[in-house]
Amino acid sequence: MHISAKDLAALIPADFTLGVATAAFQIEGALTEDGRGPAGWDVFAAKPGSIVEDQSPAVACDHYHRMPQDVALMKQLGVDSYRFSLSWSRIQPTGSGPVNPAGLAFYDRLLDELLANGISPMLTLYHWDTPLALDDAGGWMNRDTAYRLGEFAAIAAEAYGDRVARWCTINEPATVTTNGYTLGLHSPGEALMLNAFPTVHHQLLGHGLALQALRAAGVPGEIGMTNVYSPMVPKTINPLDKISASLMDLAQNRVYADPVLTGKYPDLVRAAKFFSSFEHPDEDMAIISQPLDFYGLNYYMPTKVAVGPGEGAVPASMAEAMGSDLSAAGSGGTPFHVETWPEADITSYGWPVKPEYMKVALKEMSERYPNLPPVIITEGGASFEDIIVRDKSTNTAFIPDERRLKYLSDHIQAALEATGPGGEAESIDLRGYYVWSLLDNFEWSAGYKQPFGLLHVNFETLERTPKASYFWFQELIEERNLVTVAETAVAQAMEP
Ligand code: PNW
Repeated sequence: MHISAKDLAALIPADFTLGVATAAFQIEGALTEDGRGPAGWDVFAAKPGSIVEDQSPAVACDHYHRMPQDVALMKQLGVDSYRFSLSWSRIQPTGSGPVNPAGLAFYDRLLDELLANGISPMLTLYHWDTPLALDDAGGWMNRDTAYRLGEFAAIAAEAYGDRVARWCTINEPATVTTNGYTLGLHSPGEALMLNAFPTVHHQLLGHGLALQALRAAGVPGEIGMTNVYSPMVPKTINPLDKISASLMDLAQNRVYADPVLTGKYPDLVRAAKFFSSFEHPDEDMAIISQPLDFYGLNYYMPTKVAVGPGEGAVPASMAEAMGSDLSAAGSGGTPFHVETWPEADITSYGWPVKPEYMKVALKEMSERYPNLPPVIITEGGASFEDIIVRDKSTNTAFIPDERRLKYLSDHIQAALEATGPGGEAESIDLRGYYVWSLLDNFEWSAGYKQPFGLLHVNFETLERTPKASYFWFQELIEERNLVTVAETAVAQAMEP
């Protein structure tokens, strides 16, 4: 069971944003239309074996052609805000130089449509779809890509600055480095292991340069960036499990969050060989750690870590370089591995559903970073295979996605309780929660096999069908609106 929408609504503070999120490459399709240049992901996805069943992102949700309908579905849902990303190569086909007016115009129409429907736009500049020309020049291994992102931010500021309420410079640099450059599971498909460290630094620098460009342009919206955060939980009290978990924490969480929030890489990272052999100006750290208006956190799940060889995100050589006394697992492997929670609900991706760790994540963040700016959960959600129930007499479809609905309800509740009065992360000023995702979409290497949407998408007809979770979120927003109306009325009545 989960808390009722009415009781959950009562926990929501004033001015808390309830939103939905997507990313350009996962929903738009229309990859060769109106002058869009290729992205690295176009080429990666076309290589046999990269994507489950070699599924293609060419059409995806066809959002490029169905944008007004999708905004209408958000309007019906009642959300305060929509988080979307720009396709960089739609606007700058080669990632540098002249802009493509037809590409710019698409997001003009989107922003106008959102505002006409009372939905506040949150714009992510970079959500993984690097222009191919930049990837060909080394992608995030090349420091120049960071400067190109800064330039792209200036273009976006000039074109859209008057209408964007919230800016997110980059989304989850951890996933780009781990999947794209360390393991080769995402574009550009590099398996550089420890040699991928420059991609961490260059993405963070790109964030800093983008932030600088937005500030220089004087955009009125709030500016932040988004990191994914997964609490790392040792399987047992065995010290080797604990060391394993803290190494994962360094490599997946802290190496991305510390520089942004404290201006410094963690000491253990700075002591590693791969760090000292990577030359970069000290001044970068000031650019990376400029003050943010909000910190975006994507929370999906905790990670249970145990000692013993496995395939994972942290190569054995990295563990060694960080001074760990774990015995190495051999090249390409790790000296430790991720385990699952047998007692937890498991999503179709194999991810454990552990809402109590949302509280742990927020508590750890508040303890680590005492000067944390306001936090927005910029993504959270779950993939489950949906069952479509058809009512034969009316020919209407119903999708009873109770598990997704419970995931969302439990996680929003945990986040509100942790940051509410007496909560374990009370010092965090939590400003919103964005559901991943508005609609089922192209889940990167998993293709269309991992549906996260509140809306079901039939990828043959492209028809959208609201799931039970859509109606639940709608009800939550309605209940929240009633609370807001009542509070305003009370406040007015109390005025002298
Ligand atoms: C995010 N983890 O990726 C991305 O921002 C989205 O584009 C993606 O569709 C969504 O989550 C669902 O996968 C993640 O290991 C990658 O905890 C990794 C993790 C979480 C989210």
